[in-house]
Amino acid sequence: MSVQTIQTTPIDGQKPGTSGLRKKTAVFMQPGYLENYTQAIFDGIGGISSKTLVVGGDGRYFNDVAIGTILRMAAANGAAKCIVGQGGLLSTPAASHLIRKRKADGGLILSASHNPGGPDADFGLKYNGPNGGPATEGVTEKIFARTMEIDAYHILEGGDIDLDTQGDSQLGDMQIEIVDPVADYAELMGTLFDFDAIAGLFRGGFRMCFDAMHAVTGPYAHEILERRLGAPAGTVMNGTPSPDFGGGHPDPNPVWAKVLMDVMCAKDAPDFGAASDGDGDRNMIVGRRCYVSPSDSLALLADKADLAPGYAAGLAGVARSMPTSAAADRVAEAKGMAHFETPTGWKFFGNLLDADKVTLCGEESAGTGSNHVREKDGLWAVLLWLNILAVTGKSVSELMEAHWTTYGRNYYSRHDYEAVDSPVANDLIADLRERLGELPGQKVGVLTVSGADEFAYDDPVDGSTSTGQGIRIYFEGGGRAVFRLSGTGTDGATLRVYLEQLETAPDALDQDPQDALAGIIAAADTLAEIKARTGRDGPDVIT
Ligand code: VG1
Ligand code: CO
Repeated sequence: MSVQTIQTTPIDGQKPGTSGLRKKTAVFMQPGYLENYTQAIFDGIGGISSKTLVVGGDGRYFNDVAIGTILRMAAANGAAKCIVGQGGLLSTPAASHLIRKRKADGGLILSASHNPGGPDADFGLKYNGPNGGPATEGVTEKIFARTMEIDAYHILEGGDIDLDTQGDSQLGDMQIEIVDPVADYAELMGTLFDFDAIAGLFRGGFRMCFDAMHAVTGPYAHEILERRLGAPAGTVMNGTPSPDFGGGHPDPNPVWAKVLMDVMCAKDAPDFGAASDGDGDRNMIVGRRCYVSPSDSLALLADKADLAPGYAAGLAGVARSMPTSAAADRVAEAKGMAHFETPTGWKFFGNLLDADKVTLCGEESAGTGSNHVREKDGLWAVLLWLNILAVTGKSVSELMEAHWTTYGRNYYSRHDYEAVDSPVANDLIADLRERLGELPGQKVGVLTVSGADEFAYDDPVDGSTSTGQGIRIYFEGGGRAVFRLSGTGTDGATLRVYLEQLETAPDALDQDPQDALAGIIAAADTLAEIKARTGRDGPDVIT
């Protein structure tokens, strides 16, 4: 075995986005590409000499090969130890937990999350810090700066790596510990939730369908839902991780989890349905013929989390990303709880959680989580819902109806325009930005603009500022449209348009969101000239 130092030069475009670096798999597989970025991470965090790292991924194509390379590079860069999920698997929340539990110095998570996997699809790599959370903006900037001046990487040649057998081994001077990816995480869930109450629900005939979407949550869901909580075998569908996610798109929303939606809308639908994404950090919640929007789910969980043992003392506060609806704010205000609005991406919640300013966080993109880890957590959200269902004895639709009656309903939808020509998308945003000052008072169809700005965030903990985080247009009567470009796509640009309208009239709480939002949808198109500029008839994905 010998340490090789390979001379290299910077590779264009290794700029981390909302959640690490995400590219086509073929791009990641180019000679030296993964190596350059991995070395830039190691250098960007100040070297890894004598450090302990957690390593694992969502099992997509190239996961195992990439882990081999990363372990060889970690050994060559002087790491003391790598803790790796068996088979190279770790869900994002399980990795976050392992970093924290083992007091590791950080971790590398291999995932492109909800993006499809396979040789012709997507791959990704993200670094999480010692608190278990995504690299902060500051660390991300250091990693990116390093990608632009990198001149060499270090890698160990020779020696065997066996990812499939639990236990300790050596790679050069570095120790490798292969661990059960599920055990620690399952134990943590048992400390937060009333497993006896949930098991009682299943014993009483409560039926559930969990769609793991052929992704990493399968083994976690089988263990926790079926083995520990006694849900009947077959409760978990698509529960074996596959390198291309069964050819699917592991994004838990009504469009990509249509099979589950069909199950939940059938005549003999189960009581409860849920799904998770590629790396296990997102969740979709659906009752019998009742889809719960992620923004509403966050609000309901904020209202009722104290029914679960882990949150019985109440919540310090709740945070949501800016495009997420204000439904959670309404709960926080009613309960006298602190609430925060952050830019898109889980990295912005870390400081608030570390400082105990909030207990619960969520995003409209189906991410919900708490201070138990520093990532969003798909199964955690499902278990909290189950705990609430068990304690209240109510159905999902009964809970949501009662919630809207109490707090009003923030009708909500996100419209995505995918693979838009990048210059067209950039110009659309830039031109809208230029016109922001002229918008207030302007009439658009039946609506009048009451305000417009571009979101910037001042972190209340570390004082850093993040600008350019989305354009917001407010309408008289409590409506809002938000425009931003995705930082996780790999084809051109994805324009995300977030639409919201608050409704409090008791007889208007039962509409189809697309109908309730029709005026805002039309106004958003007029103001941003979406159809005219993109040439599209409508969005590619509506959630
Ligand atoms: C999307 C979501 C964002 C989420 C991010 C990572 O980002 O909108 O809310 O935090 O994905 O989630 P963007 O920049 O494409 O809008 V995951 O499950 O990919 O780690
Ligand atoms: Co994810």
